[in-house]
Amino acid sequence: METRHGRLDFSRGPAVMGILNVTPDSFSDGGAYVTTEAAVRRADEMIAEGAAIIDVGGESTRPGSAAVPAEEQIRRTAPVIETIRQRHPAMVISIDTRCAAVALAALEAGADMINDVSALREDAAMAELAAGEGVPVVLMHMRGSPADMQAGGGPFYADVVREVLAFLNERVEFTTQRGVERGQIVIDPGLGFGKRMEHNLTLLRCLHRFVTTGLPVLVGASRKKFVGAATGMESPAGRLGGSLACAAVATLAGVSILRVHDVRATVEAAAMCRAISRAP
Ligand code: HH2
Repeated sequence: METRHGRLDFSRGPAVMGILNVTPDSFSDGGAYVTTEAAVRRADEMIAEGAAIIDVGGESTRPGSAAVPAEEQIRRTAPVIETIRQRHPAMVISIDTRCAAVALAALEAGADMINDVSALREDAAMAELAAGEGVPVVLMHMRGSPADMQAGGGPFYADVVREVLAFLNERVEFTTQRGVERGQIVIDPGLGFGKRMEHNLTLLRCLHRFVTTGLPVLVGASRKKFVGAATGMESPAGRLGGSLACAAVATLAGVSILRVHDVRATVEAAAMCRAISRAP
């Protein structure tokens, strides 16, 4: 996949996307990278550890979170993107936002792709922006909104894989009809977004069904609550082992992008999976 500043090659295993939350309240690293200096230092670190993409976000989408106004998201993310771009001319940078004004400011600051957890549903201007700018977009499945998606423990699905796939197919159709090329679209089952424990696990077990769409698949399991529930780890930072198991399962299923907090360990886990899968 070509981007403005760099090329993503998924043929040699998944690209690792390092999470950079420039937010005071993200569930795992909230408050750690709120200044531009701290955020850029963290980006440098993740790039040195083997990240192929840096995903910059100025709004937490954890369950129960409220939307952050566009101006505040821009204030948080644009200077960080601009500085990362100056320091790393060929790095692929994505902007994690549901808001077209934030995406546009990010692209102007040097970002390459749009990661929209609403799959272009929330801001009518987003599809037009992606098409006009010709940049890759990540379309993620979510049931409900961050504010209410886990209310009552999460929603019900009769067949979670089929329903998530049907949703993503519909969003791909919508996006291509608005002028975005199919080759610029990444799909994501949206682990933790309006799903119960068993739904997240079933989606992970059935990732091959997303891979067979032929579109690159992104998976974001890193340190999420269901990983803590499966491994008995209450603190997000203690969920490395569980997160690496998810990364391994995703790699073996043929996923193209792993969105993670722990870059070095994930790069190593993916390399190990690839070595195993190429064994005679
Ligand atoms: N998960 C989060 C945020 N953005 N984007 C995609 N495409 N896929 C994901 O699974 C995904 C995402 C939530 O994780 P995080 O950014 O670590 O936390 P917060 O939303 O609290 O900032």
